[in-house]
Parts: sequence; C-alpha cells; structure tokens
Amino acid sequence: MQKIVILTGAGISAESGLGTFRAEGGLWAQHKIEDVATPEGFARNPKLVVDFYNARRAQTAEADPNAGHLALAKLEAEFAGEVVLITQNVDDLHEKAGSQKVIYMHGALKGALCAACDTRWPAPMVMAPGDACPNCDRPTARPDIVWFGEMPYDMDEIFDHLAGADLFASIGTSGNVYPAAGFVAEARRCGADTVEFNLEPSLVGSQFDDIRIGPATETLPPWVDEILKS
Ligand code: BJW
Repeated sequence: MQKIVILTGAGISAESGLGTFRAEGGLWAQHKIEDVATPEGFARNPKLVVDFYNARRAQTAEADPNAGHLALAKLEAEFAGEVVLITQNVDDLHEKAGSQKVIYMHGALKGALCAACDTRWPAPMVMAPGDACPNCDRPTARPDIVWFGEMPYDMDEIFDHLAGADLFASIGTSGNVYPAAGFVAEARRCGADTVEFNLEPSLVGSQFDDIRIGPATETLPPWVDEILKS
C-alpha cells in the first residue's frame, strides 16, 4: 500500500470539546444553517455571522487535539508511503497535533477572506463586520469559511488524490454534505479500499468496505498501529 487518503469531519474534534453540527444540541440546533452558513445569511446580518465565527474561533483556541488527531499525525510521520489529510473542519486541531500538511476544504477559522477581491489573510481573534481588506481596502472582510452554495477549496487536488488512493478512510462525518460525501464513491471507483470510523454508520456508510464503530479516540490509535505494523 502506497497512498492513504483520509477525510475528517466534526466527529474527530467532538472529544476535544468542539460541537458537531447535526447532533441533538449541535451547532445546527442552536443556529439556522441559512442564517450563519450561507453568503445570503452573511449579506442579511453580517454581525450575527461574524459573531458566530468569533465565538468558535475563541473556543477552538482553547481546545487541544485528542488521541484521534494524534494518531493521524503519527501515521503521517511514520508511514513509508504517502498520507493525504483532507478535513471539512475549520478548527486547527490536526495542525496542533503535528500533522504537517492539511487540506482545509471548507476553509479555516484562522483565515479571513475579502468578499470583493478574494485576498486571504490571517484573521484576528475578533473580526468585526466591515473590517477592511488589506489588499483593496474595501470594507468586505469575511471569515474564510466555505458556505453552502460556494465551491470548496482545492477540489482538483483532492480528486487527483482520490484517484491515486490505495486506501480511503472517512472519520467522524455524517455524509450529509457534498462534495465530501461523494468521496467514498469516487475512491471506490478508482480502486481504493475504503473504511469508515464513526459512532454509527453515516448516510453513505453502506458504500464502505469496512466500518469501525466507536469514538475516534478509541478506534484510530489501534488502526494506525495496525497499518504501521503491516
Ligand atoms: C463521531 C464522534 C466521535 C460524533 N468519533 N465519530 C442536493 C443534493 C446534493 C448536494 C446538494 C444538494 N443541494 C445543495 C447541495 C450542495 C451542498 C450540500 O451538500 N447540501 C446538502 C445539505 C444536501 N453543498 C455545498 O453547497 C458545498 N458546495 C458545493 O457543493 O459546491 C459545488 C460543487 C459541485 C461539484 C464539485 C464541487 C463543488 C459547500 C458545502 C459547505 C459546507 N459548509 C459547512 C459550514 C461551514 C463550516 C463551519 O461553519 O464550520 O461545513 S456545513 C457543515 O457540514 C460544515 C461541515 O464541514 C459539514 C459536514 O459536517 P460533518 O463534519 O459531517 O458534521 P456532522 O455534525 O454532520 O457529523 C458528525 C459525525 O461525527 C456524525 O456522523 C457523528 O456520528 C460522528 N461523531 N462524535 C467518531 N467521538
């Protein structure tokens, strides 16, 4: 086996204290998706959206990576072949765990984006509606987050990686949101073995060759050891 492609979702950060989206009491129970995760919601009420991401940025700064994040960093460091880590998460816990290269397909809390000229720069801890872009000076700064209806980042690179994968692993994601939910089908089509890690089978769980049920902090460390020993 030469190449492992891994997709992570909110479930991997749940045991670090960060909320998932679709659980009872999760982020979408507290906020309407269309208010805080669409460009139209941002246009209607930028303060609500900026405050939502300011709060999550502050919470993320206090969070530590868990045994699941650490296991994936160990896999990247010690596997003889290539490990590609794609995350839908906007936190930085993979990086804090030591993962060197992470593809943030849904953007990152630590980033700001100019809605007018697409310049990206490091976000301050607290953004305000109407913050100026450092490039064009217009008051059009927004969190660098991919909202519904927007194109996720690095899709060409991701599909190239899926095409070359020997093993595709999906961790802590519900399979509700595309294009990420379609990666398992693409990886299978290109010949990869596939494995899902979750508390329960996801919406696309039936497409995986193997499903490991349980908290990521418990299922990932032994899986990584299995791979490193094989
Ligand atoms: C554990 C655990 C533990 C808990 N251990 N596991 C109709 C059909 C198909 C598609 C569409 C459609 N209508 C519209 C679309 C497209 C739309 C979409 O998918 N909508 C669906 C709702 C249907 N997608 C988009 O608009 C995307 N863009 C797009 O498609 O562009 C066009 C395109 C075309 C072709 C190719 C490429 C592009 C953009 C999507 C942007 C998503 N943004 C969000 C919010 C922003 C980020 C943020 O605020 O943080 O991203 S939505 C939200 O969902 C967030 C997440 O990244 C994403 C996925 O959530 P995730 O990670 O799966 O979390 P949960 O809570 O759902 O699940 C957690 C899981 O963990 C659960 O399964 C638990 O069991 C598990 N778990 N603890 C292991 N300890």
